[in-house]
Amino acid sequence: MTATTAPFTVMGVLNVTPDSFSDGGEWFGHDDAVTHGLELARQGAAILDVGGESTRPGALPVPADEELRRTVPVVGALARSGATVSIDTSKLEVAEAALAAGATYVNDVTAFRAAPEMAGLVADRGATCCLMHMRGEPRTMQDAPRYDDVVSDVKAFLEQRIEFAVTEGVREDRIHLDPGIGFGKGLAHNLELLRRLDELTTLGFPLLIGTSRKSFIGRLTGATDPHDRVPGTLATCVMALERGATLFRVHDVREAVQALAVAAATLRADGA
Ligand code: HH2
Repeated sequence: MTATTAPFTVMGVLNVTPDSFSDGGEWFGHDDAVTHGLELARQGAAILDVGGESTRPGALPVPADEELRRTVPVVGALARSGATVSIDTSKLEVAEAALAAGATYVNDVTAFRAAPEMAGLVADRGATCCLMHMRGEPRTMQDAPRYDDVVSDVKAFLEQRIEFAVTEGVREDRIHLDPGIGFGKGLAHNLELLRRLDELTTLGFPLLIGTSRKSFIGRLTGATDPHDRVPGTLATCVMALERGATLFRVHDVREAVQALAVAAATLRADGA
């Protein structure tokens, strides 16, 4: 079996921001962002996730006009090149403009809580969406997060958000789910979600996982520079694949594609 038929999809992260936690400022200029996006696609990213506002803990909000200015031209250029483009936003006007510019996927880390009208927009445009779990909001989400049982709490939240999206007209086959690694979770919560990820597969939707270069990997390994967290990222991707995830949001596409291809072949009975 070739990589194109492997049971996983890699989503390449393209942050057009000055302050993202791991690649802030690296792809802030339009041309650099487009070139990097095309390179990620070449490395095997089937979806390019373009974001113009950092969601790192403590990040300050970006006004809509600035987020539009950062993202929409990049979305347009990548979509025109034939790439499948996702817009990583919580703002209705940004999602609307990105969809008009050629995006076909909306990745809203608030799962339509910040702008409930976004669900109707996604439904109307026939876009695919990712519903992610986050406790609180980015500014405050890491203030002593507590759960009764993190997996059950995340599952119940996702069930509610699926119900909302479907009620607003989003087709079930256009919904992906994400436990929101690092969003309002402590180290033990992140690890438990990864270890018990298979329990979320019973919801019946494709699972997306976003562990790439995140700080819990640094806490476990001492890798203070996010660029040094690639091996840890790959470990989490392989574990998540084995537990049923099929979509992987990563900065390091080439490395993730190789790790996942080997893991996927190993998991298949024929191994070929
Ligand atoms: N993580 C980040 C941003 N968007 N979307 C989904 N669905 N899942 C995630 O885990 C996720 C996400 C944070 O990572 P990054 O984009 O690299 O950083 P920043 O938010 O600082 O731009």
